[in-house]
Amino acid sequence: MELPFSDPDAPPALPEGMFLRPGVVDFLGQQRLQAALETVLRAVPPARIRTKGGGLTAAAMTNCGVVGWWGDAKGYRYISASPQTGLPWPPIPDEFIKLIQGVTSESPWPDFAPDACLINAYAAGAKMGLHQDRDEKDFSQPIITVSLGDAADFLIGGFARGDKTQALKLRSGDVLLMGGASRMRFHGVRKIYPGTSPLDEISGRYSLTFRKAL
Ligand SMILES: O=C(O)CCC(=O)C(=O)O
Repeated sequence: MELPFSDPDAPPALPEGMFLRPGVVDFLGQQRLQAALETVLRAVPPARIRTKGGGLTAAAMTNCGVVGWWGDAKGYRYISASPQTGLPWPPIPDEFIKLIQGVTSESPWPDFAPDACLINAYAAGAKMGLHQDRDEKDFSQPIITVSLGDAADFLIGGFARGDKTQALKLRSGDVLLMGGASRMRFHGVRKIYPGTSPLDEISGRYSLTFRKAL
């Protein structure tokens, strides 16, 4: 199903399987998400994660859900407890679930039920290199990303790392759905626009990326 593009800065067409819901979360909704996010961040503060190359991710990461995505000397995978606390990840807050249900009800994935939410925290200057999300069991399920805080340039690539990319500006309150024919596209974050967050409580950017991992 094609969703309307109400943002004039958005590209006229996204590839099949990608849908942008610009500004679907209004200011009050963003404040509610931020408050719920804060409870997760207090329980499991974000940390930079070890990459395959032996470095650290530029964005700091944490999770909520039944499982959370992690990387260490054993590689990338979903795990059921936070390595920092030794405790299960906090549950996905109801406020997050309500948003995802609202967004997916008019999408090709009305039954999407995330069991993982990877939270990426970007300070000014942080990026995320082009990658595919491939640690989930069922690639028929989408990845859904909610943006909060500073705007960012999200890169949409092809199916090989070197393919041409298209930049899409994501702003606080936007939701991006990536599934179907686009589920395995390379993607990343090229740039954060410091000082553009509409929320006083957030400097930098958070992305909440919802997955069905198991
Ligand atoms: O921050 C974003 O918008 C993208 C996050 C991402 O690509 C990921 O978590 O795999």
